[in-house]
Amino acid sequence: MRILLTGFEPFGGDKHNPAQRICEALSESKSEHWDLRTCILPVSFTKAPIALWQAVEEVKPEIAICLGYSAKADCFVIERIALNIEDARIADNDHYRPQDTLVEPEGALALETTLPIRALDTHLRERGIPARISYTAGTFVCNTVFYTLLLEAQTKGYPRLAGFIHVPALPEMALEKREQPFLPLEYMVSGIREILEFLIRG
Ligand code: PCA
Repeated sequence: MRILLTGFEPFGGDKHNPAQRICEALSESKSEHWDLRTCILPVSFTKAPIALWQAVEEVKPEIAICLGYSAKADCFVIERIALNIEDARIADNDHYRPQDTLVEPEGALALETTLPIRALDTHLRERGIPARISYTAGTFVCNTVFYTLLLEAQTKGYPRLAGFIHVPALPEMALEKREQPFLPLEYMVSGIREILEFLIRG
């Protein structure tokens, strides 16, 4: 099964992005169940949707999962809703800070993931992996990418399963900021692998 997994470059002054590191780790891992392609997106409101669109066109995946880092994530945060709003608290990596703009001028206000999120949440918890469902992916670049992915899926018919997961900081990021939730990279890599295997099994 063809799977596209995306991550992001570091942003906001951080030296790492766990989403990038998870993608890099999984791109080297082999599985007889999947043909996994990974792509690291720029943290740019203008460039990230184009890079995502190109990756979807190239891979034509059946499943696409975008990963992003959130300082507020304390476990695997499974996003349900993408909003047609861009409203940035900080500038993106192109020094662009949109406020009250739309991702897609003609688009619906919100789009919903096509992942079986309730079953996924239950499955992860049963396996002892903390996860939760979230009702907003924010209004920064992650949300723009999530909205773009769902719009693509709706328009083209692929990927059949499209979703977004926010992950916590890495331990090395938490060393610099106290009281920051974090998870070790190996734990996040095996958690994402578990998520992909669950989705493949249908
Ligand atoms: N997190 C940001 C953008 C890139 C990333 O990893 C977000 O939550 O919007």
